Amino acid sequence: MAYGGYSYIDKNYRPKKTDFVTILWVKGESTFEMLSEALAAESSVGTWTKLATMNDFVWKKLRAHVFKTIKVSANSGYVYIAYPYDHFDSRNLLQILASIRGNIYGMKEIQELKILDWVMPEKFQKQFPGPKIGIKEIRKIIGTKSRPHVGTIVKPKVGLSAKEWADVAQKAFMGGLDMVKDDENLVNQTFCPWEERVIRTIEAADKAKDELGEGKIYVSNITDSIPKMIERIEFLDEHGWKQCMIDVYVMGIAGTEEILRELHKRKFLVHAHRAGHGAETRGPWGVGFNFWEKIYRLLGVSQLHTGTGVGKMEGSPLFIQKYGEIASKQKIKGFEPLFLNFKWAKNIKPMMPVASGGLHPGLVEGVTAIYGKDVTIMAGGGIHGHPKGTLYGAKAQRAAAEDVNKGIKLNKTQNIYLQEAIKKWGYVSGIEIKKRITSIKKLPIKKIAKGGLEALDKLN
Ligand code: CAP
Ligand code: MG
Repeated sequence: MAYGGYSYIDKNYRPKKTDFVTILWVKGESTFEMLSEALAAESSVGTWTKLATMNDFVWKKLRAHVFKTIKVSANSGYVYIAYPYDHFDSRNLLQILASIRGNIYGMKEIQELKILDWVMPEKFQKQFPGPKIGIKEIRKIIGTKSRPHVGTIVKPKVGLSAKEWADVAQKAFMGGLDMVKDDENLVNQTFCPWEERVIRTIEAADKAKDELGEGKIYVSNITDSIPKMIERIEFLDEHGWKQCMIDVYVMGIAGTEEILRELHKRKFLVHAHRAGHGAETRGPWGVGFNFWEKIYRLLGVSQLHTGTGVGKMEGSPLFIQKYGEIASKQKIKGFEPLFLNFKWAKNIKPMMPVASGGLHPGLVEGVTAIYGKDVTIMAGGGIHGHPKGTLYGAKAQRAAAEDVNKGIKLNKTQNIYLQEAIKKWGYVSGIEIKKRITSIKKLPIKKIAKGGLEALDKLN
């Protein structure tokens, strides 16, 4: 089998430690073998026809190798591709993306294409900063050892004035929440000017810190053009507030890297919201969320939204657990063909995973069954929709985190505000969630994979 005159399938090839590796799901009009060849060719050195300009150096040193395949049907399956280190411009993520996540998505014989996971070699990772303010440093700011962190997104998403917004934040802090954040679509609208909101909320956070003796986090959304973001970072820094939030997915890689350079220089805690990722991480096209997640940790955000497994957004507990591991562990055990074995370079510190979306106090135990205790649990509706309002919603959520930390089941809680929240929204037991994860892990994944991506998606 050959594509454009060359064959890239080489089942005897063993990826080197310095290779980049991707695993893709593909379905198309050609044979599976031809699709595999086409993917490797178009994402590395080849094209549709034989070239008079091809030489030994290009072919032997730079081409991609399809070193493993799992055939599902005559024209679909999983393809493992290894790329030699020197194929890429050594520290240029955009160039890498233009190769491995580039033209292949536009090839007309392809009907479904998804990069399920990828591995970047240690040598490559070492060139990046990773989180400067990671889990350890965030815990130091708040003053916790092991309990999960809890926070809120002020709701309604947009519409409150700066004063109204900061008043809600104040109640949330005083109720015991560790963190308050802007929503992904709130920046500097006329009804809620960014600067005024920031000044008022910093005051609220400082006041709560003094009164309660606990560190507080307020991340304001600075997402905008690069010069505007820099202005906002300077403003925050001048006000002694080294925390902010960015919408990483819509900012793109170059924008994110550029802003992180500035934020790292100033030692900021950086909260990363992932609004928009679903446009390409769901369904049979695009990339898995873990693909982007690895880039965000490499570039060095402090905390990243990674899903809930029990709330309103998609993602099964098993997938969310894996995203949690990619965020906070150094070594990740594969679950092929969905997740590959992966190791972070030593210099890439753990980042804090953030669970958000449809959460409420009764789900805190379920979330920690997925992530463990190194997680920040955010709730908007689940705080401000409490029967007694924000202050008591915050108390209920904090009580849930304290109970979970002590190993108390939330349906046995003594806290009356938590009891009220559970009465309104219900409770999901951690044991149930753990059982679900264990049962999925026991499934014959390789056999299920033979049913195609659709069958694997059912695990999500
Ligand atoms: C949560 C949230 C988050 C989503 C994003 C919202 O609010 O603020 O943006 O969770 O999803 O606006 O929906 P609620 P993800 O607590 O009121 O649901 O974290 O999965 O990217
Ligand atoms: Mg939001």
